[in-house]
Formats: sequence, C-alpha cells, structure tokens
Amino acid sequence: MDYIDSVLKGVEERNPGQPEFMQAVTEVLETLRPVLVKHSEFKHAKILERITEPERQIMFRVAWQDDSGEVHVNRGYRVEFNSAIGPYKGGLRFHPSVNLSIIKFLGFEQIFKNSLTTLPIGGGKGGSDFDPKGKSNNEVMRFCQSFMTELYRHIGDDTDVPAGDIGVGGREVGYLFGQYKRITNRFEGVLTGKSINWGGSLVRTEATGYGLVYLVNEMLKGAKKNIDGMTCVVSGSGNVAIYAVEKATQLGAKCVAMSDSSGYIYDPDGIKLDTVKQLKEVERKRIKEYVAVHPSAKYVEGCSGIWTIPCQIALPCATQNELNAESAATLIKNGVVAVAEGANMPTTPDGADLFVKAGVLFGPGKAANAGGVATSGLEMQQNDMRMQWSFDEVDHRLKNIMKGIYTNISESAKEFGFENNFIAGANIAGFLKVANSMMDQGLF
Ligand code: NDP
Ligand code: 2IT
Repeated sequence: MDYIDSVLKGVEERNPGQPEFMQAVTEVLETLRPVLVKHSEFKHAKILERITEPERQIMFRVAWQDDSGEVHVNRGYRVEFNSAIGPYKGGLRFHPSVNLSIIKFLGFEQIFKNSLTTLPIGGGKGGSDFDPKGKSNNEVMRFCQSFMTELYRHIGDDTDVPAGDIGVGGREVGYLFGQYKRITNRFEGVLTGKSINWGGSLVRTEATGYGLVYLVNEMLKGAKKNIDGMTCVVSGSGNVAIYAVEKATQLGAKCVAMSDSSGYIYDPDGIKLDTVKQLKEVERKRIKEYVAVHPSAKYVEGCSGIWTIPCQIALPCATQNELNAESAATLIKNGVVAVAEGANMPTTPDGADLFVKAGVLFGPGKAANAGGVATSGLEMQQNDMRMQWSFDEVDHRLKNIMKGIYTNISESAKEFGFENNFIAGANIAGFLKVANSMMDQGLF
C-alpha cells in the first residue's frame, strides 16, 4: 500500500459511514501522488492527514415553531475545515438530505476551490436538514433566527463568513443577517450574498452561473472552439442553473433543457429564461409549470433523462452525483464537447473518468463553480472598504478570476504530467497554495 492509500485508509477508519466525504477526499488525494513525490516535506509534516481533518466541527439543535404552533427540531452544522489562507468561507445548505458527510464533503472541496480564486479565504461549510420547501416566509424566518442564535458565536467577519447554497438564497441570508446583528449589535460583513441595499455586492446573484460559463468559454478557446451556436443542457433550475443559462445564451449558445428534483423540461427552441425566473425566483413553483406557459416544450418526470438530450455543452447545476457513468457515456456518444460542474461533485468518479478519457473538456466544480465564492470574496473586500463597486467592475473582476483559474489549472496539470486533465490540475493547484501556507504557519 503506498502512502496515499494508507492516508485514505486512515481517513476511512476515522470517518465511518460518510460516503460523500470519502468520495471527495479520494478524488483529491488520488491526483496528488506526483506532488508528494516532488514535495517530501508535506509527508513529513503530515499535511494530508491534517488537511483531511476539519479544524473544528460544530453541530447543534435548532428548535423552531411552525405557523400552527407545532414545535420542530432540526440539526445545524458548521464545519470549519481549514483557515490556512484566510477566514473560513463557504455556504450554508438547507435541504432534508443534509448530514455530516455531505457538509464535510462540501467543506473539503471548498478549501481547494477558495484557494483557486486567489483570494484570502479558507474553507468551511454548514447547513441544516431543514427543508424550506413549502414553508411560509414566517416559518423560514423563525428557523433562520433559531439557527443563527447558536451559529453567531462561531462566526465573524474575520473568523468565518457563511453564504448561500442549496435552499439558502437572498431571503434566508436576510433573516440570518438580521438575527446576527440583533444579537451582536454589529453591522459587519459576516455573511455574503446580502441584498445590495445593505452591503451586498452586485453580480453575486449571477456569479456562480456566469463564472461557470466564463470558464467553459476559456476551455473552449483553449481548444480553438467557439461557444457561439452550441447547444447546451443545464440541470437544476436554482440560482446556479438560471444564471448559467443567462450567460450561455448571451454568448450565443442555445440552452434547451433545465430540471428540478421532480423532472426536466425540453424546449428545442431555447429556454425562455424569464418564465423560469418568474416560476422559480418569484413564485417558488415547480419547473413542470413551464410547459403550461410554453406548450411547445415538453416535460419529463425524473431527472437523469436530461442527459440523453444531444448537446455540445452539459452543465450539471443541481446536486452531487446527479451525472453517472451511464449518462456520461450517452453524452459522449451524442457528441458532447465540454462539461463543467456548476454544482459541487455532480459527476460520479467513473463518469468523470469517462469524460477525461474521451478527451471531453471537463471543468471540475472546484474550478468551474468558483465564481460564486470568488464574488463573495469581492463582497468581503467591498464591505471592508465600506463601498460598492459597479456591476461592470465586479463582472470584470469575476471574468479575470475565472480566466486566471483556467490558466492555473491547465498549467498545473501540464507541470505534473496530467496534460488537459483539469481535475488533476485544479486539485494540485488548489492544494499547493494551502499546503505551503500550512508549512509556513507551523503545526496546527
Ligand atoms: P438552489 O437551491 O437555488 O437550486 C438547487 C436546484 O437543484 C433546484 O433546481 C433543485 O430542485 C435541484 N436539486 C437540489 N437537490 C436535488 C436533488 N437531490 N436531486 C435533484 N435535483 C436537486 O441551489 P443553487 O443553485 O445555489 O445550488 C446548486 C448547486 O450549485 C449545489 O450543488 C451547490 O452546492 C452548488 N453551488 C452553489 C453556489 C452558489 O453560489 N449558490 C456556488 C457554487 C456551487 P428542487 O427545487 O426540486 O429541489
Ligand atoms: O459551494 C460554494 O462555493 C457556495 N455555495 C458559495 C460559497 C460562498 O461563500 O459564497
């Protein structure tokens, strides 16, 4: 058994029953072999053993009352994974499937993603098994207030700065911020994704989806291809999916499908995004309703069938492990050119392998969806200066960050013998900055 395998075995033994966390750790460590050969100092300092162990894990009870007065108990999480390059930073996910394994996989990924942004932000993630779906605004508010009543003591603008993720958008960030301010009596940039009226950044809403398409554009340019005229399939219809469709359409692609956890819509003429925004952002309805407005479109129950639609660009933007090897093989057979992960870990490892082996341009989540947290970093900068940049200013910075990420991951891949494998490139580039920073700061 080599060193990497023995570290993986140790992580498995210490974290039984955490499949998503093991999947994320395995995927990163498997690509670090040549790095450890070149940097034996990392082995002596047990960087891998340390980086896979969160600095701090917080779990807490969140009790709240629904509109009828019934009491509910949920579980809250914040995993503060790594602070080598800055305060812990990462989103909060509210979804019934949330458990410690999922929060740890997300927190682990976040370390390397945040490193790739070039901004001074460490890695963390949190959330709850609370389901905001079907809840009234007052119920969501009471839950958020109860959640923050415990969380506030662990976070701060120089300590840990949460943001949104699945089930946490502008509404939830508002309620969370209000409660933080009420308890601490401090108006500070402790959360990102705030409304622009009270400290938010322009472009943060659009950032993950826009950044995703900026990265796809860079990958295509690197392969002497053009996004203009390409057909695109996007899973999900939440924050990331909506703004991925918006930017891809602006750049001349035709997006023909979107989904939610119930099923997908196929509109061969191109998705009318205004309808999706109205249904999802305003009315909080199901994607199925789209066909009532556009009868020429088709709705299909179930999610995975979306990958059978022929396309040149596929953007999984819903959730982890939503694109498996079978779907990957179908996409390849249908001529897919580029796949980029708007969601975190949406492609199963065997699916990702198939894409890389087939020479498909594959942008892994750590790189491809880093535009969201990067713009959160820009929001923190603006809060520190107590100012607000224009939309164009933030968008310009976001674009440059995504270009820089593409250059960094493609050069790192090449340097370590993985040419055109952006999975390895992203893992290695993200890891090196964190590992070197841990070396500089002594044993912690
Ligand atoms: P939203 O809550 O806005 O949207 C989530 C979308 O994914 C919805 O369409 C939802 O459908 C669908 N979805 C969620 N869970 C499942 C599931 N188990 N099976 C099938 N579909 C599902 O979240 P975001 O758009 O913010 O997040 C989407 C992905 O992007 C996540 O993986 C997140 O971690 C990642 N991400 C988000 C960033 C951000 O800035 N928001 C930044 C970087 C990554 P339904 O409504 O039916 O549940
Ligand atoms: O997965 C992610 O990068 C996010 N959900 C965004 C995190 C953030 O702090 O903006």
